[in-house]
Amino acid sequence: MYQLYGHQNSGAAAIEAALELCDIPYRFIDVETSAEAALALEKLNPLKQIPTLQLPDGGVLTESAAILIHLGLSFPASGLLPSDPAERAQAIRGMAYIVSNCYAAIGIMDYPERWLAEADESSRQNLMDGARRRLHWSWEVFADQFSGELYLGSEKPGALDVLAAVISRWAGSREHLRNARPGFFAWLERIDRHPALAPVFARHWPA
Ligand SMILES: N[C@@H](CCC(=O)N[C@@H](CS)C(=O)NCC(=O)O)C(=O)O
Repeated sequence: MYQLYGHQNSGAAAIEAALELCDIPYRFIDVETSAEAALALEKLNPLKQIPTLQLPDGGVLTESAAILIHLGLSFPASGLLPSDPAERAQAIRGMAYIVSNCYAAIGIMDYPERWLAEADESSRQNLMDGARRRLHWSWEVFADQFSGELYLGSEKPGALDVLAAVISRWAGSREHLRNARPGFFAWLERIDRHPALAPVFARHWPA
C-alpha cells in the first residue's frame, strides 16, 4: 500500500488529493503525532521533509512534482496528467515552476536561518520580506502563463490544479491573488470546491 508521510496544512495535501483522484488505497502517516513516525520519515528522507511517499514495493519518492508525475504516469485513467504530449509537457512545466519558484520561497520564509550565514533578526526579517514579495510576484506570473493549463468546469482537476490549489494557500498568496489576479483566484477556489478534493482540503484546513 502507498504510505504518505505528511501533516495537516502541509504539501502532503496535494499528494493526498492526487491519491484520491487515482482512487487507490493509501495510509496517511502524520509525522508530528509520534517520535516513531518522525524517525521513520528521517530514514526515508534525510531532509525530513513532507510529502514523502513510500511506494507499495518499498521505493521512496520525495519532491511533490516528482510524486505527482509518478502517480499521473502510473494511473493514466486518473487524468492527473494530460494524455496529449504537448499539454502534458505544459502541465509538468507548471509543476516544476510551482515547486522551484513558489514552494521554495515558502521554505525560505519558514526557515530563513538556513539561508543566512549570520541569522540576526534584521537579516531574517529582510529575507522573509523579500521572499514573500518574490512569492507573490511568482504567482502573478504563474496566473498569466498557466491559467490555460488549469481545468475547466466539468473536467476533472489534474496534478497541476491540485498543486496550485495547495501551495497557494500559504504566506498570503491567496489574499494577494484575490486583488492582483481575481480570475485566477476564482479558479483556485473552484478547484478547492471540487467534490473529490474538498474533503481532503477540509482535513488539512478545517473551517
Ligand atoms: N521540495 C519539496 C519541499 C517540501 C517541503 O518544503 N515541505 C515542508 C512542509 S510543507 C517541510 O517538510 N518542511 C520541513 C523542513 O524543511 O524542515 C517538495 O517539492 O515537496
